[in-house]
Amino acid sequence: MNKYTKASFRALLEKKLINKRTSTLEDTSDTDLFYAIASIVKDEMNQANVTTKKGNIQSKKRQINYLSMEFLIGRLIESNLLNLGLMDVCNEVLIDLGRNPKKIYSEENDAGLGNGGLGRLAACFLDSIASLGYLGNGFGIRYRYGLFEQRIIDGTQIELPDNWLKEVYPWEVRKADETITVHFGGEVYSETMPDGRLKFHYQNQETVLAVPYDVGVAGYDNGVVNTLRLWSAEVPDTELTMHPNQLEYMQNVERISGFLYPDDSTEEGRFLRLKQQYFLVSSTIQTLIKQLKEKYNEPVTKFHEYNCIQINDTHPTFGIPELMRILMDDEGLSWDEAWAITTKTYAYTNHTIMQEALEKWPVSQVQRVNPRIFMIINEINERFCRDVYENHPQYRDRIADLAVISHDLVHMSKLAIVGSFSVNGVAALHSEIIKDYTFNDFYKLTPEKFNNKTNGITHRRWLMASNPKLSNLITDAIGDQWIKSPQELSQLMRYYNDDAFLKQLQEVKLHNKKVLKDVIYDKTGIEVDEHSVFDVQVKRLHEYKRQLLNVLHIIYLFNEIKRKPSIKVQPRTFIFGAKAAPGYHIAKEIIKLIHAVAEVVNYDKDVDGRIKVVFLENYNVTLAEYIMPAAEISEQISTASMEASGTGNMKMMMNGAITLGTMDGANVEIAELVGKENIFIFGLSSDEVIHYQTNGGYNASDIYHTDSRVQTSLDALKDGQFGRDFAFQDLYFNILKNNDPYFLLKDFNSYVDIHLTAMATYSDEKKWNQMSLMNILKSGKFSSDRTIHEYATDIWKLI
Ligand code: 26Q
Repeated sequence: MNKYTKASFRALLEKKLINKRTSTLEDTSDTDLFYAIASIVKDEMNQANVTTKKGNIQSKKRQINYLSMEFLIGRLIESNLLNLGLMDVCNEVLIDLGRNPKKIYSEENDAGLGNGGLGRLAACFLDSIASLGYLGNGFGIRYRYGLFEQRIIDGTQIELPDNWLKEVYPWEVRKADETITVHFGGEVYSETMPDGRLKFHYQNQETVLAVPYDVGVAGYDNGVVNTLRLWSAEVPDTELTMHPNQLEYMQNVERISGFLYPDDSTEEGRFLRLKQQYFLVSSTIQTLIKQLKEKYNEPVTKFHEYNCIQINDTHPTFGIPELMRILMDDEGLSWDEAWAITTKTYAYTNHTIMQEALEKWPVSQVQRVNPRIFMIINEINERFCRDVYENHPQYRDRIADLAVISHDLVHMSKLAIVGSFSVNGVAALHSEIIKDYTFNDFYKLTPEKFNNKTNGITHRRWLMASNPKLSNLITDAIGDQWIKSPQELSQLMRYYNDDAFLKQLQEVKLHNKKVLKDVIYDKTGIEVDEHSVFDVQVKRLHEYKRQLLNVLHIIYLFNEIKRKPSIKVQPRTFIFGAKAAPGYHIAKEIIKLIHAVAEVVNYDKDVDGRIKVVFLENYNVTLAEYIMPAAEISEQISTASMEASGTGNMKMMMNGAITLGTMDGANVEIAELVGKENIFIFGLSSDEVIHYQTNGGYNASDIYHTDSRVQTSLDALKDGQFGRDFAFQDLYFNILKNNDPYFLLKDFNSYVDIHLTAMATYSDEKKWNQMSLMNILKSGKFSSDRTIHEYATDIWKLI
């Protein structure tokens, strides 16, 4: 597919350097080179994007519109080069020039437009949609500032603004001519028309421009370039001149796409976040309607024939009433006509079962965002409740729980379920929990809506681009079919007893560990042993993810060594990476604790370097690309039932790490695939956790008082073993006073034991390499290509 020779690529680069950067090959900077290469790549993408769009309109096929408040796309230079087939030629030219390709690519800022799993999932999905040649585009917000940049000062997390746009963002095209107007607030009044219908008028609304910035999404080796459209809020000129307080007005408007909110389930819903949500859906739906009429020349009554809208969690749920509003108020359809179209358009993905994380917004705030939208939600609720009452009398006593609006709150998940034809969870276990518990009432009412789509990750970024050594080893062994059909990784089974191959696998891991070792040294000054086990827990900091359990185990190990310094322990490096939401006190205390423990353990004479604890600050997509290939133990230790899926578990598995985890989320499916012998499972099952929860929990203080291992480790938090006296008493009391809602103490012993098993296994090199191979060769299922194929056939009906 690559149309360039080294010479022609070099010539083009030379030209770009002059034209775009007023620079020349001989004396150019890394920055200039990066922008010149990006410009070549973007030209290619723009060309293919035009062809793709033309083809789409002619094909008259249904398209999927993926709506998400987050797209955590990270850097694009390498994945674009890879997908366009330009990676090799570009690397070779740079090396010929005496430059280091990695260093040049690292000039690009991460686009951190997401919090974590949900946002990264959206990015992997776009890659797969394009790579499978489906017609589909993403819609999100072009936040001026992405998720905060994390700095650690004296063990404390400090949040800095993520000014990712401070230089030019090379991948976007501003499309001012496709600007949309979005209206907020004001008052609604209605007028009865001669035919008896109500016509709605609005006054005193705030008018905001939504200006699209398009980012190309290249498919792998197929000439497809889809679009990720990111909306930016701007002030209309006309409004600006009318406003006495121009500056303040402008700032208020531009604030709408100002920054990404951190995922903070404990914080009160903020009004601006709600405005962002409406801003995304209103601009997107208006565009889709326009596209249908102007590009496809079709009436709005065919909206659902041409469009499917997948909403990434409940954040874009206002899209449901917004489509209703446009179809009725602007297009003159009746309620029933509009409702039929809307409910054939929307599909909703749920990513959490934790009650406190399910979105609920005060009625008054929804009214303030847009009063007409609230009227429609209200009507949806009334009609839905009436329908249950009249047509499902056996559920009459459940209506209070089913209602979309109750206790003066709009329940976004209920609105999403009522307005969608599909509701899916993100791993098999999670989808069952949704049906049996979280949304059981809705499941009984409409079982046909509920389905599972186990998450996936793009193997192009998470294996090919980030772990080229492993990719090449695989291709040398089984050919390159796995690249387009990742399930073909199973062919590696042929090498299960091949000592030479297993050795090579081990060497690749060692190489990747050395690369990470250097990164760790550069970032922290800590020197780690590449021959120690790299034990990794990288993910957002949340109590349910139980980073604290990991730390308590490290404390336990440390105390064992202190008790008997000659004890034999497998050398280990515990690697953490995690951002805590700025207002999440306990999460920030856990970060402090990790640092305090590291400070003691890393320099202890008795430990003598056998255990190291490393916290890598500012965990993001780029850092993950160094960590995943080097991981040996993948810590996936959430309280069973609480992690919807997890996707870091898949990334590490695909790179040959062994999962050490609970039977939660997609770990269950990993265990099923690789077999119990190739994974380290511990702890309560989700049934047991749910059983305890529904019966008031277990008795945490009993365990604390009777189990000395538990007590000693926990006491370390309050007795000043790590730093100042009483330094971590908040963590200590948080467990005991709340009766350990995340079951840390209950699972502690089984966690300690599974680590012992894992380390005993590690000493058998061949066995470990075989386990690692088994994980790689079974990981094809977790390519997002498989996930997207399932969405496309079962939900979106694209083929
Ligand atoms: C909501 C309202 C106000 C402010 C922020 C939010 C908000 C933002 C982001 C709430 C939640 C999120 C992100 C959730 C998330 O990432 N969930 C993860 O999704 C992954 C992909 O499905 C799963 O693998 C993880 O298990 C799940 O935790």
